[in-house]
Amino acid sequence: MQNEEREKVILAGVWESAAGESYDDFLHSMDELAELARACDKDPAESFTQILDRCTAALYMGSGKVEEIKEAVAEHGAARVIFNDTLTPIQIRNLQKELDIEVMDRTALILEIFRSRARTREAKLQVEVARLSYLKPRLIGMWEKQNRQGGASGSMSSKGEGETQLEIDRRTIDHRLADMRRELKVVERERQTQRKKRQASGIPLVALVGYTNAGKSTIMNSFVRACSDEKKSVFEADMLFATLDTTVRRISGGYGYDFLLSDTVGFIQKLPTGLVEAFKSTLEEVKEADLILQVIDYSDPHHKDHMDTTSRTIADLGAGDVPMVIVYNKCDLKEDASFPRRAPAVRSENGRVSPGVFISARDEDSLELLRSVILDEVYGGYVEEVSVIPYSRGGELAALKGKGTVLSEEYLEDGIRICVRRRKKNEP
Ligand SMILES: Nc1nc2c(ncn2[C@@H]2O[C@H](COP(=O)(O)OP(=O)(O)OP(=O)(O)O)[C@@H](O)[C@H]2O)c(=O)[nH]1
Ligand SMILES: [Mg+2]
Repeated sequence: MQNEEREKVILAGVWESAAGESYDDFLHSMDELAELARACDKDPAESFTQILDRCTAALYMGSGKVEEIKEAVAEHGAARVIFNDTLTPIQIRNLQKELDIEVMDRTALILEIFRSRARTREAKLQVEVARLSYLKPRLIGMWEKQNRQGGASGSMSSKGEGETQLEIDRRTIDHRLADMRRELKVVERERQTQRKKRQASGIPLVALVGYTNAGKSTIMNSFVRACSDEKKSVFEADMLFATLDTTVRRISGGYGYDFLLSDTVGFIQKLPTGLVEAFKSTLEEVKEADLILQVIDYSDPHHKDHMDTTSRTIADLGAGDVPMVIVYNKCDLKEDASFPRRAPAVRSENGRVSPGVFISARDEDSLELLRSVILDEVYGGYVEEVSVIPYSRGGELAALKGKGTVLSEEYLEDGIRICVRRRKKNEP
């Protein structure tokens, strides 16, 4: 979309000096807010920041600053103001009144991006559950606005038409939430069935995980192009939250050493808790992975913060013990980085030691290195087993095949000689 067609917006954020976040991190989160706005087809015209001990309960910012924002809105002809933190229903109501324009917060912005990107039924349901849960406590502000415009009192204690309608709206939301949660349960069960099938197949699962825009989908596509029969690529783009749906592809590691690679939604700091909650069933698959590839945009000056956010989210999802490889990606954009090569291993707080690699997703040798590190990690725990099964015991043969990857089958006089590679941890 051209800039002229994009809706102009004003950004605003408070650095709470008493909250423990560094000023540099705050500025970074403001830059990120601008990126999020662009990812949502909006054009940030001006950005306002303020340093306060704590955000104000009534207006989030000081009233003088809100006045300045109001002038900027008029000057730029902005359609809305977007705030960097999740606003309370009272703040939304007051700001809307003061600015006389629609206000939005970081959470609503991320929800809007997710809503426009969701493709599968599951992702759509997950986003809608998060959106309605966010909306429900905030309906009061919307109704008051309508009441004001319609000349009604707008007081919370009045038993006006607005309040009755508000109650109806809240009940409607509750019903829809219940319906969607029920439908999601069904989808989750299907997902579990697929997961069980995949586990039974004995092919290890490798999950791409990391901050949004780190290059997860690009790595997936490079692997698919180079080493897969399934040539279907996934969407990759220089924007936040390009991917929302999970995709799994079978990658050939050579000599029967195949693995499944999954690509999913990325993380961001201050990811709305409602969204983490809603996407839990998708993200929880990470727990089932045999290996996590934590992808990092090494060329981003804030990559250490991104790593912290990602590691925290992985731990929150209960996947803190899954073996991990740290993938320092986009080394081609860093002048002083030599790649591909191995990186020093990182020890996490829980004692897990993760090897690392410096790579570029656009470089063939990098892909080769990454593939060999993956195979070392996932097939270190595998054994190869040769058995001869008499022709009369066909059932045993089928069971054996179901346990892992068949490397060879030979028809002998007294039966079939079969070599299967299977997981050690499946051993009785
Ligand atoms: N120069 C360079 N660009 C890269 C590299 N890897 C990815 N990119 C670019 O970075 C941007 C983001 O890549 P994606 O693969 O979509 O990132 P992602 O991690 O899947 O992001 P989300 O789906 O938003 O979470 C795209 O424009 C890619 O072309 C790399 O190694 N080098
Ligand atoms: Mg992606």
